[in-house]
Amino acid sequence: MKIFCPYCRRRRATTDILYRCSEHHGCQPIRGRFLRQPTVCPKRHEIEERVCLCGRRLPTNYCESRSYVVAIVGGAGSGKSTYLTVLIRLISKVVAPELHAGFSDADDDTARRYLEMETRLFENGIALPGTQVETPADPRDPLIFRWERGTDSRHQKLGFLLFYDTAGDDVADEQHTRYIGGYLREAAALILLVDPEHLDSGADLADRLPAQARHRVPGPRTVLEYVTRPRRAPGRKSPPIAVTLTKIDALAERLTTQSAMHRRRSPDSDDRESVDEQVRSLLHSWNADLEQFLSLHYRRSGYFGVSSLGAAIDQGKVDSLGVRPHRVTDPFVWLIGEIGLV
Ligand SMILES: Nc1nc2c(ncn2[C@@H]2O[C@H](COP(=O)(O)OP(=O)(O)O)[C@@H](O)[C@H]2O)c(=O)[nH]1
Ligand SMILES: [Mg+2]
Ligand SMILES: [Zn+2]
Ligand SMILES: [Zn+2]
Repeated sequence: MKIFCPYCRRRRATTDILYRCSEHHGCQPIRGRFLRQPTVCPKRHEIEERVCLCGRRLPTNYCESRSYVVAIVGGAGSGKSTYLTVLIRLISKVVAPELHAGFSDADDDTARRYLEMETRLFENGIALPGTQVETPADPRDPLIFRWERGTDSRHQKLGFLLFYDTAGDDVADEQHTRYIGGYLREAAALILLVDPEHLDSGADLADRLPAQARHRVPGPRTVLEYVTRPRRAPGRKSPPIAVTLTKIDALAERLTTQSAMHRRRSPDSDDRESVDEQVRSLLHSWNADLEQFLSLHYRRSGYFGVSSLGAAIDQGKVDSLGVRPHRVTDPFVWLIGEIGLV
């Protein structure tokens, strides 16, 4: 059996995982396959932590469970970090309770980083800072959450959701794509965020810019090509992809009042289909058709429209009415259905 290490982004055989005591004051970690339970370290502390060969401690139960990388991609400024911050809050407050699932952070770093993002946006009403492009010298870990289904322990299903937020620029830069390829190859689900502003009335902006400026505002088609490029592990199915228009609050005037996208979320499939249809035709009207590309490379795709904030940011501040998310969880709910987490 193999696991995907969320930190070094490599697949490791579970027999290569190291075990150590929780005190780890100089005790040597032990290779999993030599371990006979129960065991204590030379200093007589119980051996309970699992450590990847890269040296990072893996979350509790990580090696016994499946992990699902949810990669959030899109051009810089398309709204990825904001979306992720709002989405995680809504998963924990709405989606998980509705599905009787447990959702909680899986490591201290996730807890700390997420709290910082959440406090900034929801409590202090300050827009999130631009995401730094990741480099090998300054790697960025995904946010890792536990997803637990079923209260009866016999039927309990535990999985780990690894949310990976890209900087945006890195997606269209070949060197960076190679680096973040470790996640893209593993992605169980993809959320492609498309900012309607990047599509203004005509062609994909990226196609109209000189080559050297292109990477700055990659259009959805360019982003899609880059994220599709890293070769998937053999035998792995293509991940479901949710093509998601962001900031639809800013689109209000361009949509008819009956637009399904304006309605509150409703769980029926008619609703799903009308939003799908509408987003597809909007993309078509902006010459940003992705359908042909998607049908060639992805078996399952869905179209969505969301607004993370419900209104524009004004001078770096959230609107005085606060964050008012609209349809933010639709893509996620569809994706977890597709990957069998519900
Ligand atoms: N009107 C509106 N603007 C948004 C929304 N979400 C994000 N933005 C704006 O888009 C900017 C970029 O968002 P960010 O999440 O940093 O994008 P990223 O670079 O893709 O991570 C933010 O500063 C906001 O001004 C939204 O739901 N509505
Ligand atoms: Mg960002
Ligand atoms: Zn590792
Ligand atoms: Zn010890």
